[in-house]
Amino acid sequence: MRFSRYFLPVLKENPSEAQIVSHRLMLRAGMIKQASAGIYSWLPLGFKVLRKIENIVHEEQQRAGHMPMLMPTIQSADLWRESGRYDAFGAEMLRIKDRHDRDMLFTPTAEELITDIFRTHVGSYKDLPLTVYQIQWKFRDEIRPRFGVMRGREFYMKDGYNFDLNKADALHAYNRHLVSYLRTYERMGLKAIPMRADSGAMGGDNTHEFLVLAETGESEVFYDNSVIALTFGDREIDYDNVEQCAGVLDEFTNLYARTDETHDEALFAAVPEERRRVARGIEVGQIFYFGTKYSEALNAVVQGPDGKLSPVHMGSHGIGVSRLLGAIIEANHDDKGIIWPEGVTPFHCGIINLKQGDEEADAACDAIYNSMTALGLEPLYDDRKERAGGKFATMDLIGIPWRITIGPRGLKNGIVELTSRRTGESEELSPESAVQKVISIYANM
Ligand code: 5CA
Repeated sequence: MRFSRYFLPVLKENPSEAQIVSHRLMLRAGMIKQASAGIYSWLPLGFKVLRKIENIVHEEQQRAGHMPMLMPTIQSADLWRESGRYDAFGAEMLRIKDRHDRDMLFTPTAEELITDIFRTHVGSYKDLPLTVYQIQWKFRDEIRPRFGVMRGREFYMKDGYNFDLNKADALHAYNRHLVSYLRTYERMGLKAIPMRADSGAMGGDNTHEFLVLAETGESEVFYDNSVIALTFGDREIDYDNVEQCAGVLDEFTNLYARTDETHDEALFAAVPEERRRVARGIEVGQIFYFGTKYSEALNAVVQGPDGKLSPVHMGSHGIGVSRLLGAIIEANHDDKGIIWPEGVTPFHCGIINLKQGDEEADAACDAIYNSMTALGLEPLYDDRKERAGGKFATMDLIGIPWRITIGPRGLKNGIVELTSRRTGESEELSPESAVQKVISIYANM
């Protein structure tokens, strides 16, 4: 992309309505614009990152064997009356009437609708296990929408639903989700810690939230500091392997890590004092096993191998896709702006022309731009006739992790400069080696 053609309305001033750094930076970097309280338009740069995050979620869900589908945002109230949640959801549910005066609503989650699909089409254990998911807009009329996309009213969420014959199978689905979520967040450059939590409006007593530590997080968390060192890495996982998934769950959840809703002072006191931590975290996902709560209410039954009918066991699993942008920025920024992890960056590399209009510099920039593009990378070439300082500041603000700087002086010696946004370190390289280095950085993404 050439900067001169891109729609990137960066703000010079700090917007006064933003209380936390991620909200401020998303507004300044021209990623989002508030449409009304807790509802945002996604401008091209923000939309690009949203898509990157969404793609990682899709890839990891499908790697775990879960099937993508899509359900409507506007639903009839009838199913929600059947489950009892039409009243239980209270003022958070946005209620709408259609022209026939029928009660409709904007989906805050989709347990009811998916259970209805299931009961219509599945009747036998032979069709199990089954796990489907969607990435779809949700609406919750939060009493205090704030912090930009972090606590929106309209937000983008991955919601997945598993259907299993019995509790043991459903717990395997739970474990499988925990494992796939660990991979998902790591690919985004995030440390998200699974913590025992409360199940709230979803129900059930088996639930973990995934928390990214940040001072601006809305949840208070208590944990054994040894959880920080646990990483999933590039280990091979067979998602059908019950013992393997259960082993990973044990490894990642047997140290003390809880949100304030389930915190237990006595258990916490058993953690060696030097490892006890009290901090704040951003909830970027949650997994639930709630057994037959919805299948009983909606009469979703399956026939077992013994011919008997029983309500199907279920769980649901959510990732806050739009919230993740805020969480990633909270965890990756400095006083100059955002620092995107390579896995989610909107552009792979910035190209800065120090002397736009200089024949040699323009040609060198074009050559780098074209070879990167041909190799499948997306560079952002700042081809504006602007001061170099302004170009650097903008590239730093919008957080592109690598930058190649090209000017007539370096070109005389056959070199350009490759700079890491995160460390600030620069290397002088030939244009070809600079491109090769950037290619190799992204080779495994
Ligand atoms: N049905 C279940 C699992 S799909 C469910 O809705 N779970 S949830 O309520 O925990 O939401 C899933 C994730 O959506 C949360 O972990 C959080 O990351 C995100 N989320 C929830 N509310 C908001 C909101 N108001 N703004 C942005 N993200 C939100």
